[in-house]
Parts: sequence; C-alpha cells; structure tokens
Amino acid sequence: MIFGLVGSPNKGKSTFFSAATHTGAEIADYPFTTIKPNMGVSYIARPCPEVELGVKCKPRNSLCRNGIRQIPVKIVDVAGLVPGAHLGKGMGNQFLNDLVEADLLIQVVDLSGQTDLAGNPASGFDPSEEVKMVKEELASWISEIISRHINKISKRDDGVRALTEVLSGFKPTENQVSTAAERCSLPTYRITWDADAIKAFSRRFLELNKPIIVAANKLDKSKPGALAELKKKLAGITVIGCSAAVELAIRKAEQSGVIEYNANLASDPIKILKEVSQEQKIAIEYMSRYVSEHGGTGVHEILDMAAFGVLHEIAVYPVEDENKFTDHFGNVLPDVFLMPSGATALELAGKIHTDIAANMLYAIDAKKKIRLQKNYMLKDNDVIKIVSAGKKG
Ligand SMILES: Nc1nc2c(ncn2[C@@H]2O[C@H](COP(=O)(O)OP(=O)(O)OP(=O)(O)O)[C@@H](O)[C@H]2O)c(=O)[nH]1
Ligand SMILES: [Mg+2]
Repeated sequence: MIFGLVGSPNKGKSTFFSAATHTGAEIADYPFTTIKPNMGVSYIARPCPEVELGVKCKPRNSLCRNGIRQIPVKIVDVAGLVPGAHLGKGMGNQFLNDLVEADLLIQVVDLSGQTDLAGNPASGFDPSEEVKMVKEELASWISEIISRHINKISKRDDGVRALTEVLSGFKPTENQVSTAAERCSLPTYRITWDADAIKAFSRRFLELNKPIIVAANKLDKSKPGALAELKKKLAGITVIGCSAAVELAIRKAEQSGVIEYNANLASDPIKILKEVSQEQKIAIEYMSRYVSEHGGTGVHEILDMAAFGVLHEIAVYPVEDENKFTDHFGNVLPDVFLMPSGATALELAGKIHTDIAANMLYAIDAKKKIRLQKNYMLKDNDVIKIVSAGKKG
C-alpha cells in the first residue's frame, strides 16, 4: 500500500513524512523545500491475534509491539503543489507522476492559517481553499492526460477499455472508469467528450482512484475551534487534526534515548530516561501535555484511518498449521496481508501463490477450526489456512 503526501508548499508534508517514517527529510520554513520526492516506510497498527489466541508471534513481514501488529506502508512525500501546477507552475508537474501509484492521498493543510496557497506567510488563511486547489490541480492533471489521447480514444468502440488503457499508470479498474463516467452521465461508446466533459470525468475518477484524507496540521498553534470549522467546511471528507512537529520532536527524543514513548498510555505517555537540561525538560513536559490532551499527535491516527477507515482494508493472517498458527518453518503468525474488504479466501490464496490459488480446495478458519468455502468473505483479523491439492498454504 502506498500513501502520497500532497498539499501546497510549507504545510508540513516533510515534517509529517519524517515523523511517520522516522527518517530525515529536509524541512524548512519556506516554500519548495522538497524538490525530489522522499520515499519511506511507516507502519499502520492493528491488534495482533497473538493476544486472543494466547500465543507469542514471530512476525516476518511486519512487526509486533506489545500485542499491536505493525504493518508496513510506503509513503511518498512530494514537492508542494501551487495553482497552475498541472501547467508547470511551481515545481512543475513532473512530480505529479510520483503520486500516480498512490492508493490514497494524505493532504497536509496548515490549520493555523499562517501560510497561503503559495506557502508564503499569511494570517487567517482558510485551509479548505488548499483542499479545493489541490483537487482542481489533480483533476486538471488527469484531464491533460486524457485530452492528449482523446483522438485515439474516440476511434475505439469501447471507451471504458480505451480510457482504462490511457490511465493505466493509475492502475484503475474498469469499474472505476465506468462509474466515473456514469456519475457524470457521459456515454462511453465511441467517446466524443469536450473539454468540460473530460474535466467532469477527471474529478469523479480522482475521487474513486485517489481517495483523500485531510491531515489538519499545526494543530499545536491553531486557534480553538479551527478544526471543527474545517470539518464543517469539508463535510464528506475525513479530516483529522495533527501536529507533525510534536510527533517529530517525540520521535527524535526517543531515537536519541532521552525518552520512552508509549502512545497507548493515557497518563504519562512519555517517560524521561536520562538526565536532561532545564530546557529539554520544558520541551518534554510540553510534548507530554500535548499528547495527553489530544490522545496522541494525530500522525498515526491518520495513517490508520487512511488504511482501515477510508480504504476499508482488512488485516488477514495466513498460516500453514491451523493448530499452531505457524508457517512451514514454525514461525507463529508470520505474515499479515492487507486485503480490500469483500476479498475472498480464494483471493488470499492468490496473494500467497498463483499455484495455491489454482489448486485450492477449501480454507480453514484457524480460530474456530471450521472449513470455509473458496468464496468465503474474509473478515478483519482472520487467521486462515488455505488447503490446496498440490501444495499446502
Ligand atoms: N507549529 C508547527 N509547525 C510545523 C508543523 N509541521 C511543520 N511545521 C513547520 O512548517 C514549516 C514547513 O514544514 P515542511 O515539512 O518543510 O513543509 P512542506 O509542506 O514539506 O514544504 P515544501 O516541501 O516546501 O512544500 C517548517 O518550519 C516546519 O517546522 C506542526 O505540526 N506545527
Ligand atoms: Mg517538503
């Protein structure tokens, strides 16, 4: 799974990226600090079945901390988007291509209103304008791609197939393309759409292909009520407040061994481990108060919400031994796979190996020890053994 960080310049994308991936990205108080995309790995969290099954897991494709399974997701942090980006303004549009593969976009906005659309200092700037602008720029980018190929598309009978091919970089399903066209009441047999129709289609396609979640950043210096106001203005979009700067400061202090951070503890989530200066003590007390008051910094809440709340992914654990919950080598609950909700046991088999799917007989629910049909619809947190005629799953 890939999340793309988008937004206008100077909103805190690279700060969010560094805080989430625990790697350094260049951060500065001026627009266009980021030019080349930063790529990194972060984790989304789910309760590990080791707790309910009373076993100790040995993860291979993920991590487990205090009974919480941490599943890797890729994050890409790109240059800031400004009005006219699709025409080459600002850092141009080449970096838009870095977003093409993202499954979801996290738009970082400045909730404090202290930067404008170009990332320059402002006061009382309305962050909902940033969301509108980014949507328009991304839709224009898609429109440009379609317009470039419209002659070729119009010669094909099956417009859905033709568009799916032209937009193949986005890895769209034909269903996304046909639904977007239907929602604009546009015919898809031998497409002869004008510029307005292409734009309308692109907006709908964007909604389906790149769902957006809004990270209302700089909450630490925003006015009270700003978050509620933004949520009201962006009704229909998931908006979560966060302070990427506080998360980054905590992670840095943790990495240097000064503190221990346990986000799950309501009181005293930050423990001081070393002798610290008065200045550090004040900073740590501030961070501690901030996370206690807000129930965290919002950064990981946003990542979890993106995967499980917006994309509706589920976490499924394939095993080879349904009694010991192990793989071939005896690793307990070794792998966790993210699957789209509605995925079947057969689709899980396909994700393990095409041969296993081809020869699949049935599946076993390892928690309940019951046999499941190939078309069994997987549930979040399922532990599943695939039984196939050739190999065992
Ligand atoms: N108070 C506060 N400041 C923040 C927060 N997040 C980022 N900043 C500051 O905002 C400025 C811009 O941060 P960056 O992470 O470089 O922003 P960006 O969106 O990547 O900017 P470009 O790469 O220029 O598009 C820096 O001075 C950060 O320290 C936050 O949560 N709270
Ligand atoms: Mg940046």
